[in-house]
Amino acid sequence: MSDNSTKKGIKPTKISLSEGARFAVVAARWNAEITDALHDAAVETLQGQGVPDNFIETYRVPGAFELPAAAAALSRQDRYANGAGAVICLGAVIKGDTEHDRFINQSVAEALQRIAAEHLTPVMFGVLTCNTMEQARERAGGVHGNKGAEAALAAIEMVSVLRSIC
Ligand code: DLZ
Repeated sequence: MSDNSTKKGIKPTKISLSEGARFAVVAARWNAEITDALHDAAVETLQGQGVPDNFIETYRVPGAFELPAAAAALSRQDRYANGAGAVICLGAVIKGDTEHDRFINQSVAEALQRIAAEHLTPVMFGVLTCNTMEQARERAGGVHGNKGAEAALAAIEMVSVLRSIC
């Protein structure tokens, strides 16, 4: 696990892995340099927290806009719902000359939140919403940590939370 993931926000020492928890990591292919780094950090973080390899599934989607469809399909599965596991969605939306980033970011964030509540499956918003590639690099293993690792830790924590409630 990258040390950067612990610089701020989520502290892994407070998290204990729920037995048998399963995790799906869904990564967009757009801006693959960034999303590959998010994906690898997420998987390494899960492994570092004791999740066996056969309890980690990886999926790729074309872009961040497609994350909700995959998240919806996965989150309704028994192996992820009701505290059984979590879905970690990863992407990198970089601002361009148009407003595309705003539409993608907002719709994806809202959709993922809705899907999580609908199926009682934690769905992580591991999408970088940056103005430049440099900002994204800083958050994909650079000076600002790795959002993939943060999302993985949040996923583990949310499985425990749901198990304590459901
Ligand atoms: C079209 C598009 C653009 C312009 N930029 C990004 C981006 O920065 N990050 C990303 O993940 N995806 C981008 N996409 C692709 C859309 O997410 C989507 O895959 C396509 O519009 C097809 O539905």
